[in-house]
Amino acid sequence: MPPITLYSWPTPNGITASITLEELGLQYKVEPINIFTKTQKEDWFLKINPNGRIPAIVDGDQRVFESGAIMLYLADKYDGERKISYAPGSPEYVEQLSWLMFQVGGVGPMMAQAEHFRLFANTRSDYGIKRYVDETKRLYSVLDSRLRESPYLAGSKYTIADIANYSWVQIGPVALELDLSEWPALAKWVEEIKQREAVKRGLVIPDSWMSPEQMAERFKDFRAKIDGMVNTDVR
Ligand SMILES: N[C@@H](CCC(=O)N[C@@H](CS)C(=O)NCC(=O)O)C(=O)O
Repeated sequence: MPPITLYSWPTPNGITASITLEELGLQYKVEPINIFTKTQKEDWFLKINPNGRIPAIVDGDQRVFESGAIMLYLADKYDGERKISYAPGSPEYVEQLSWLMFQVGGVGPMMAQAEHFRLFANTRSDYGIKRYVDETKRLYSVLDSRLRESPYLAGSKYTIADIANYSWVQIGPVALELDLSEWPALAKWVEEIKQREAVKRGLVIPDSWMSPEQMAERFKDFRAKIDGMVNTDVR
């Protein structure tokens, strides 16, 4: 039995962990956590992630939750060859850390709110949509500026900082109708990362969900439902 178990669902946060595991070529077992049936809130899972969200991993006796912590843990423990990370103590390590935190504190939470208001809310708030979609676009511009001066976020090498940000940015066109050609360096970086075999594998772990085409259709329906509602912002 491999020592690592991944508890996940193929969402932007979930795939940060599976892509990292795939890039490192690690053996691991996958436990699908269906977030639509609230498996993530069950008592047994809260012992693994007290926050009741995916992803999480268990490695032997060690639990790790929060996508950023999982990526750093895996890189520290298993990336001795520095395939997808920089060594602690180097200037590039600090860049990698900075762009990783930029995702976990910025791109992830802001895009999640944008998706909430644009796709899943049970009321229509034009204010909420604009606030979080505009913030997402601003963050994309920050990434685009960085990628105009550097091939990858931390420097000359693809790292966990790229995996973290890619996992969210790639869903922007499908979920929020964002046109990546507005950010040419970001679009080029997305296209390049998409071609990586480990990324292709990591995107569909666990494979229990829907195809990208079905998801695009579903999201279109969700947007149409919100568009059909009356704006309920307080004036
Ligand atoms: N800060 C957490 C966020 C995790 C998160 O929000 N995961 C979502 C899926 S992308 C989830 O589990 N949602 C189900 C829920 O909120 O109950 C991380 O980076 O791991």
